[in-house]
Amino acid sequence: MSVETTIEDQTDVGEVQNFINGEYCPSGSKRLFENRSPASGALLAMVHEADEKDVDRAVRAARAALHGPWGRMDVAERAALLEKVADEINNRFDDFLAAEIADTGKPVSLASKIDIPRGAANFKMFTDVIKTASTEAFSKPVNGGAMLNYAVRKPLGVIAVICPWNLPLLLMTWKVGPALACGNTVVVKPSEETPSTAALLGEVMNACGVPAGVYNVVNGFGPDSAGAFLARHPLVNGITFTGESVTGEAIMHEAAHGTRKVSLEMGGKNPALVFADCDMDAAIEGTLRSVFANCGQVCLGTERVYVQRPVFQEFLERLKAGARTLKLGAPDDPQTGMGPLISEEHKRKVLSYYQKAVAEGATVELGGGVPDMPPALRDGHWVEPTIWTGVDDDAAIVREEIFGPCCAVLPFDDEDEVIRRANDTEYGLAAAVWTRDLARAHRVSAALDVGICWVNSWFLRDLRTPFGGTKHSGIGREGGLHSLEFYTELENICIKF
Ligand code: NAD
Ligand code: 6OD
Repeated sequence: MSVETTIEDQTDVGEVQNFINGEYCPSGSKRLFENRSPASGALLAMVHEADEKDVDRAVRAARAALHGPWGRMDVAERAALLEKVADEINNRFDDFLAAEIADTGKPVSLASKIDIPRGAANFKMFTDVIKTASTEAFSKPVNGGAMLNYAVRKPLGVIAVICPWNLPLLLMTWKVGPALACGNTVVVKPSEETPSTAALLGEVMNACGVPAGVYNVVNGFGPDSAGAFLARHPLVNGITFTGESVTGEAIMHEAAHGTRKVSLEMGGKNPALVFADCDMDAAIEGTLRSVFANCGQVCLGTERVYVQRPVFQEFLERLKAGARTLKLGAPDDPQTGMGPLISEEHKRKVLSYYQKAVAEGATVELGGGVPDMPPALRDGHWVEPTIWTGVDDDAAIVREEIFGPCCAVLPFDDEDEVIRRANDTEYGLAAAVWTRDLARAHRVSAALDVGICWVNSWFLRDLRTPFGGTKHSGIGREGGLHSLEFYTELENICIKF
C-alpha cells in the first residue's frame, strides 16, 4: 500500500474499484494506490481511491435505495435475500479465502477456519435474530376507554461502516449483516490495507439480487480521504467503526454534527490471569492462541499475562516452548502457524516496542527481532514472536497497545492484587481468566472492567451476546439484539380507543 499513481500510469496489474449503486466504478479523481502483499511485498492490485464526489454518490445511492424495492421488503423477504448472500459467500469460499490471505498475509489455516466462515455466519445469524425480534406493547384503561402503546422497529437509514485490516471480512460483515437485516443500506469503507473482500462482496450482492444501492464500497484512507468524507457526510444516519481508539474519537467528533448515532469498537491492552490452580495445558494452549494468533493483530488478544507465583516458571517455560514451535511462512502453506504484520509502518511500530522493552530493562525470553525469512518472503513485514519478563506495571510494553505477536509475563501473589493490576489500564475490552476454582472464576470475571471476560477459553463466543468495550475500548454493544438496538430506531405508537 501507499504509492499513489493515476489510472493512465497503469500497466497490467489487477484493479480494485469502488462499488456504487450495484456497479464497479473507477476513482472519479483517477487516483490509485497500491495493495501489496504483507508476506512478500509483491504488488497485488491497484486500488481506486474514492474522492469526495464518489463518496457522495455512494451515500446518495444508499439513501435512494431505502425508498426503492429494498425499503418495501418485509422482514422475511430481506432475511431470505441475506441467507442467499451467506450461501453465496460459502459457494465462493475459495475466492474469499484467496483474497483475504493475499491482502493480510494471514495463514490459510486461520482464515479458512475463522475469517471466511464467520463472514458468511454473520449474515445467517442476524437474519435469525431479526426474524424473531419482538417489541413491547402495553394496554391500560384511560378515561373510560383504553390506550394501547406498542413499539415498531424501523431502520436507522444509511450506515457508514468503517473497518480495520486485521479481520477484514469478519469485522465488516459483523456490521453489514445486522445493518442490512434491519433494513438499512450501507456504505463500507474497508481499510486501505485490505480492500479485496469488501469488493468481492459486491459481486455476491449482485448475484443474489440485492437491489442496487443497498451495499456500497468506497476505498481510500482516513483523514482527507474516503474515511473522513464518509464520516462527515450529512446524509449518513449512523456510523459504526472498528479500529484504533484515537481514530474512534475523531469519528465520534464528526458524528456530533447532525447528532448521528455511533458504535465504536476500539483498541485494547488485554490481560490474562493465570492462577496456580489452572489446567496448565489449557492455559498454555489458550494463551499461545491469544498472544500469537493473526500475528498478535487481534483486538481481543492478550498482551499482559499475569501468572501466580507458584506456577510462574513452569508457565513461562511452556509458553516459550510453544511459541518456538510456531512456523512462520507463506500464507497459503497449510503448515504455517504465523504470518507477517500488515505493513511496513506497523512493523516499525511493533519493533519500536521491541526496542523500548530492552531500554526499559525487560528480559527478552524469546524473539525480540526480525526473523530470517526465505528469499521469496524477505520483503514481507515479519517479526519474531516475542516474550518478555522482568518489567514493572508502568513499562510502556505493559501499558500501551502494541498489536503484535508479543506479551509481557508478570508474576502476582493474590487475587485482589491481580484484579487491581489487570484493571489498571485505560482500556477495557477483554480478559482471560485461567482457574479451576468456580467461585474464583465468578468473582474475578465480574470484578474485571472489560466488555468480555473468558474463563478457561479465548475467542469463543455466541454471536447473540453483547460485544464491545469499556473505557477507551469503545462505546456501545453489538451482537444479537444489541446490534438491532444500534441499527434501528424504535417508534412508540400510542392509540387511544
Ligand atoms: P485505524 O483506526 O487506523 O483504521 C480503521 C479504519 O478507519 C480504516 O478504514 C481507516 O482508513 C479509517 N480511518 C482512519 N482515520 C479516519 C478518520 N479520521 N475518519 C474516518 N475514517 C478513518 O485502525 P486499524 O489500524 O485499521 O486497526 C487496528 C486497530 O483496531 C487496533 O487498535 C485494534 O485494537 C482495533 N480493533 C478493535 C476491534 C474491536 O472490536 N474492539 C477489532 C479489531 C481491531
Ligand atoms: O468475533 C467478533 O465478532 C469480533 N467482533 C471480533 C473482534 C476481533 C478483533 O480483532
